[in-house]
Amino acid sequence: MDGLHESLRVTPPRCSRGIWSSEVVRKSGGSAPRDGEDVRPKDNTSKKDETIGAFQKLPMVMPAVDILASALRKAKKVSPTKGIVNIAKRERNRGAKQLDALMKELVVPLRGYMENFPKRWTLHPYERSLIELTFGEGIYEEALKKVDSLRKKITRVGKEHASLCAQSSLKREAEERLNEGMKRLEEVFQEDRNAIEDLLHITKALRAMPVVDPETPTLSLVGAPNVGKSSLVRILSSGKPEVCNYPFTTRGILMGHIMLNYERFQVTDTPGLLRRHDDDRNNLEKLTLAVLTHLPTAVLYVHDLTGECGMSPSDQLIIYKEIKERFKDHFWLDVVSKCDLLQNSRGTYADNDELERYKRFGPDEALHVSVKNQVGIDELKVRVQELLQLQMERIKSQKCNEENHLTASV
Ligand SMILES: Nc1nc2c(ncn2[C@@H]2O[C@H](COP(=O)(O)OP(=O)(O)O)[C@@H](O)[C@H]2O)c(=O)[nH]1
Ligand SMILES: [Mg+2]
Repeated sequence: MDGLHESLRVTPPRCSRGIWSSEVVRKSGGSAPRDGEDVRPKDNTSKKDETIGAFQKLPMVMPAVDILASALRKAKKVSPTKGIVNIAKRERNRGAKQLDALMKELVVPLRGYMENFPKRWTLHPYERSLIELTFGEGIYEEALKKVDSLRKKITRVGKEHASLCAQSSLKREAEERLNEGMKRLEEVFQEDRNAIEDLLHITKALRAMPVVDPETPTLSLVGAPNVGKSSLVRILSSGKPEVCNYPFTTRGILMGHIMLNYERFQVTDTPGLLRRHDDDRNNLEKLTLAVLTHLPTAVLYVHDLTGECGMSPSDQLIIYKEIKERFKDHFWLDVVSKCDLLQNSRGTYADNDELERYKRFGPDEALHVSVKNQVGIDELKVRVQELLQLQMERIKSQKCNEENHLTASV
């Protein structure tokens, strides 16, 4: 099995609905386009890549075996042009028409995929990230390229054989050339049918991806693993949160909703971040960074100072400072979790040493909460509501600016 096929054997996600999807965070600049890759036009001013939802609009890909069976069935039904009296002429006319029909029936769906699968540059950056996290870099484009090569090959072989058949001088010769042509087209299609199967796998995985709605204000819980993010999502959600699965992980992500004054907000956990360089991060961590990079989400950063989560406070402080600096434009709230396990964390102890202060109190202004004994939860809910209201106003004003911008440019 080659790399492409291995990359495509993904486990379909268990849940197909949710909120948001994801992307590999890449440094700007990117890599040079590969041979045959679609290159974004230089003067492109389209706003296409500002919207999310392309995965749900992907064309349905028919399994290769069905495309072939249907094409053969339709081609065999094609009859010669009426009025040809000469038997040899009629037979070569029938043969050429059937081969042409078979070629077209095989090629039409493939052309449809080429036209209707979005080019990478038209996708929202978050969706581009999801594609890379799910299949690996360049695999999506590669799969489309292979389908296009198959389309070209079928067209060439089909035309060759139809023309050969049309040149037959005897009835038997025309029949033989028809059979040969049919066989050859079938062979060519079968040889490269993996291209279609790969595209089918890609479509299934992308269609099943949790759906992101960037216009619904969202609160993302961020922090190291086991600090209590999911527990807080459960307590903040109005109903039971939904488990969303991404094809590149078996661990679900919790997605809940908060209803406030008839407005609907989203609250979700994110995969835990570890202390390491971006290049060493796994797909789960990359998903968290993609969310923060590309989605307009407010952040509830969770700190566990109890030692329970398995990561020392000093490591948590290092990651926290990095993430805070990187995503400082997000609305933000810091929470110290599991305070039922902390002693005197609310004390008046002051220390000039940043780490010592962090170990006792967390970041300045952090809210101390416990899911276990409900300490701080009411205040947390109020603060979360304020954050989401701010987030909603920001989304509305950005939308308004975009609309004004569009009106002005018409
Ligand atoms: N004592 C205590 N344990 C908690 C609290 N919140 C979460 N935990 C526990 O911490 C562990 C990790 O919690 P979880 O919400 O799964 O963390 P996540 O990995 O950040 O989502 C679980 O065993 C929880 O029961 C809390 O307020 N107090
Ligand atoms: Mg969790």
